Amino acid sequence: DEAARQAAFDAAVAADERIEPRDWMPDAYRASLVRQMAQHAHSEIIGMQPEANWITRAPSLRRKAILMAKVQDEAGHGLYLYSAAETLGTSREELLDKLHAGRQRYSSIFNYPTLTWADVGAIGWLVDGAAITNQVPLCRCSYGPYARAMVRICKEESFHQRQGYELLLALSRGTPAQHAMAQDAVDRWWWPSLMMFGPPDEESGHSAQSMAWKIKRHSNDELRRRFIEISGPQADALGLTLPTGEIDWDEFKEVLKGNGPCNEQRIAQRRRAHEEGAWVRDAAVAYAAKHGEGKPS
Ligand code: FAQ
Repeated sequence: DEAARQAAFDAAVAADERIEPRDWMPDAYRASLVRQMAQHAHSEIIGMQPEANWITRAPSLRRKAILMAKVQDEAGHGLYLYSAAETLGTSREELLDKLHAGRQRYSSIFNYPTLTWADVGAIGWLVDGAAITNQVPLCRCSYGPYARAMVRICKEESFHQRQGYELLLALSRGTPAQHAMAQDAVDRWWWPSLMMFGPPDEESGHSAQSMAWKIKRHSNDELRRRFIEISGPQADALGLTLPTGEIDWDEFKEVLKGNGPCNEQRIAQRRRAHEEGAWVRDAAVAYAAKHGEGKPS
């Protein structure tokens, strides 16, 4: 019965065992995972836009090849995460419809513009750096498919982070104008990167329950502090300085409400890409029907 199933679930979580798709789980656990995993998947694919903005203007063939590979990796991360979310009984189509209708979120960070080439470096260093700090503990998340997706994603994100660091180092050691461009990018991306960790603990409505379920292993503020600590020495090594002061939480709230600098542009581009890709989905369905879905070819 329900009480026995709940007890088995609680015992599995307490023993640090993984919950798998066929296991019984509380409805609220399932719903919260869908919320977080969908938001994560949407962030990966919307997150392709700011950097893709620079692919045609990369300063060398080498930089262009690296950037294209990174943006493709992000599409791949989105796909792992949508697949992991599908194990909870929701479809990718349904999740995308909710994103396009504004009923599910994506990370606040991707609502800021990429104004210069140095922004590509700052995104790799700071945005991927923040993403890794947040995601390494998610490799131990209680839900098996999410935890396993995170292992692979973290390996690729580490490479992305090094890429951004190396790009910024080249600019920082370059001409005075290049150094200034690197510093300006860091000044603009620092605060939004800190906001990626979510609201302060006292305003984080989901944290207590998510930590009890071992979806989250650390609070938003704990991970934010960890990221600030590791970033200091890295900035020194880069010859750049991190801004000092306080996080502007009003700005965060505005971005979540849809009033960030690029919210409208990002969601409009996402919807357009989806519509323009309709023929690919139709072709895939027609191909599957012709060859018999699931049967060996
Ligand atoms: N942006 O109660 P909490 C990447 C919402 S990395 C937008 O603290 P929770 C890699 C939250 O949903 C980025 N919304 O929530 C990459 C909730 O909304 P609700 C993706 C935010 O879940 C790099 C409300 O505020 N990574 O894409 C944000 O316990 C470069 C209250 O918040 C992940 O998604 C935000 N920053 O903790 C790609 C990581 N923060 O339900 C391309 C997985 C909070 O009240 C290029 N997610 N909200 O309407 C998590 O770890 C958690 O969901 C947190 C939020 C920590 C983000």
